[in-house]
Amino acid sequence: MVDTVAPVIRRGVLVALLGLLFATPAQAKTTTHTWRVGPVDMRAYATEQALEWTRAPKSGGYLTSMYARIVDAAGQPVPQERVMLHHVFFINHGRFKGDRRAGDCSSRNGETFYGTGEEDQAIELPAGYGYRLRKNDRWRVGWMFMNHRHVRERVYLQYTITVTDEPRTPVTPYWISVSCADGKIYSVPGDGGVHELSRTWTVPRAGRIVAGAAHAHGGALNVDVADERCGGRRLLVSEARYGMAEDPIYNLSPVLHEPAPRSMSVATSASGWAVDRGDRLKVTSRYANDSPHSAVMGIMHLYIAHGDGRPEPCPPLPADVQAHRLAFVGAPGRDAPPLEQPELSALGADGIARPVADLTGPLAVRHGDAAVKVRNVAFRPRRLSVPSGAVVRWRFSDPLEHDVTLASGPRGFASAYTRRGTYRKRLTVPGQYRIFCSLHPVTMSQTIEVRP
Ligand SMILES: [Cu+2]
Repeated sequence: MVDTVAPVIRRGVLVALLGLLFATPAQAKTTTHTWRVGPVDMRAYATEQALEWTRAPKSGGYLTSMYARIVDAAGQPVPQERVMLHHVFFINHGRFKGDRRAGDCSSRNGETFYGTGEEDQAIELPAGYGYRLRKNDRWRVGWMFMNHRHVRERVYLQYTITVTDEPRTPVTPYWISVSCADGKIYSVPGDGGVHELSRTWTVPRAGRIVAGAAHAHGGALNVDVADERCGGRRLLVSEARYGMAEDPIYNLSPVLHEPAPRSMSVATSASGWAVDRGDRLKVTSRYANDSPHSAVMGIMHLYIAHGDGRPEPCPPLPADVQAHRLAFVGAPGRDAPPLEQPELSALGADGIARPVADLTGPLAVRHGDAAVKVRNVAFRPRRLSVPSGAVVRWRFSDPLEHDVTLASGPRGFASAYTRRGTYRKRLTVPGQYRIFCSLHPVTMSQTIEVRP
């Protein structure tokens, strides 16, 4: 389905160009590359994802900026209300075994160095800094796209990088997730106020943070980094911004996915936030908690320049901090997330999905715990009634990955994507729980009535 774009002819041209380059006297050079992954053929309402090898610069040097978006065959950006870039991340597999290691929740090999999603971020490191590339670095890209409509789409992931061979102060990227659960997801229950989830991360080497930006989902307010050594003062923050009511992303029917922020700010400082090895930084993800937000994320991407750490225990905060955003529909937008809960829907004979108030089929009434089968792209039973306090167990056995995600209801929850195993949830708050599989939103839905 998906091919990595690296045609032999282009590679030949590149080799020829490099030959010319080496034939001329050495001089500092900055190059911009724009490459594509795809095409990806998106069926109606489909979610597609992959983790695949992709093109990386053949030369060494320093990466100074990067941006990825979805485009069509003509290179035109595809708006989110058609096909949404749910997330993308690039992993560098270094030349030397074990020299690049994701230091966050897991210790898998490979260093994630750029990522974004609906929040549409470009990274441009402050002047003088760069992400070091080696000649034989190999990159993988992980992406997830969602088609919001009943029409097929053919799209590409396009990424643009700037690489320089000028000397730069090297930076190491770190991805810090507030949740180390499977898939790095967690759920905001929807029981009022502001929901916070934090994780403390130990800085692996001394230097200065020169850029930070967060990945977050619908309902997010901000993700920040606080300094535990200095009374928990805030170092930097990535703030969510949403579009206005007329934004097409809030006028889709059915709503298959809670829209994420249109923008999460990127904080940069050329002088940087000094940190020592062993420092404890607290990353906190904040969500509006008036309504549930299921399967959210809070991941801070920090770029730390190598060098001396703190000149004193609590140095003054840098004076040259900037918050960057790309232009977005309805900018400057609003801080408060709009209430946009996913809707259960059904596919009509015309292939168009429409929201449904109630599901059809018999109601399975249980007087205690209940079991649900997740197979053949369906939940069985589809309609379930349990007493408050009952544990519901969803047993997965299908060749396709699925999940259990609360679309709307009294309390948010969600499972990770899986093909096998069991997900269990105790339902203690009475009311109607409207549930779907976020990977198959128009075909897999369920309602559970929790009796008082
Ligand atoms: Cu599914």
